[in-house]
Amino acid sequence: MIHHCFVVDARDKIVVQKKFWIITVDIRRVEEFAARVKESQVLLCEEIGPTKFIGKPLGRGVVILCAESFDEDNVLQDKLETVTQKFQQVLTYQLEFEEFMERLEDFVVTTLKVSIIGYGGVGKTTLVTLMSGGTPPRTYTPTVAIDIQKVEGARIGTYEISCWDFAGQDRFRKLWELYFRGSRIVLLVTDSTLENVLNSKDIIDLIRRKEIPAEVLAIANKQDLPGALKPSLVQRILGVRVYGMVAIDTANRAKALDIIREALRRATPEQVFHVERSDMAF
Ligand SMILES: Nc1nc2c(ncn2[C@@H]2O[C@H](COP(=O)(O)OP(=O)(O)OP(=O)(O)O)[C@@H](O)[C@H]2O)c(=O)[nH]1
Ligand SMILES: [Mg+2]
Repeated sequence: MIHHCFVVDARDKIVVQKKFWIITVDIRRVEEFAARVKESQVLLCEEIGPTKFIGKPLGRGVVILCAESFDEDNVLQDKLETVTQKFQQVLTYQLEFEEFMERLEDFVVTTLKVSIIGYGGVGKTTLVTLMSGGTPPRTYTPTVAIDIQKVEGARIGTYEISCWDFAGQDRFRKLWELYFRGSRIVLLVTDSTLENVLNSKDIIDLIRRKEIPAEVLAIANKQDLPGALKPSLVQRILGVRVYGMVAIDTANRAKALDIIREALRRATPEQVFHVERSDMAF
């Protein structure tokens, strides 16, 4: 995720500083990076700790975006280009500075891929429809292969959520591992019956075997049905974090989105800055 934007002017003053997500960046690193861009006068992309810095000169100043290390360079470059053009408009009085600041977040939106897996009929498509603010279907229409849906009106930081809703029926299951790639979050949906939960454990094992570098969590869906296993029990069986859900109830939209927000928080690497003793002034 792009989590910060900075603009540094010709006199090394930071004239724009905007934070979009819980990650912290060390301002000194930003200043040092800005100095390197100024000196080289070309677009630079550097990884400093867990943060990817990308910056380009604008006049005698610099525009910088900070993102996470797995964010793709070409996507970041594209966003940097947009921000630079918009700031250029500020400098030429085509755009108000306040408007630039207000819209800045929109200029740096990228996509979070969430894979939704689980056996046929457990409620994956229902859950995606719920998150998108639609009316969840009451009849069962099995998904064919895969259905990709953007979740409108639900941004997390600068991420827009894209749900990859996989078909759960046997004949489609081979496709899953092909499409996991680039997924930050994998949501495993079960219908909270013992049989389905036990079967779903195999899916967790598959994910572990393939070493998919994603945050994996499970939804114990259909909690409204009699005999539904409690989320805490499902969690003990599956060994991943489990949330209870009734995906056919539209009142649960915010809850479903919060589960993803929470997962992303947990998937955000801790930022630890090491300060040399010689750099400290008391
Ligand atoms: N009672 C109840 N029914 C639900 C719930 N969530 C989904 N359903 C129903 O379960 C059925 C199957 O839902 P889908 O969302 O299509 O299932 P799916 O996991 O996408 O299935 P595949 O596409 O075949 O993998 C539908 O009839 C839904 O209405 C729930 O929380 N409670
Ligand atoms: Mg489906």
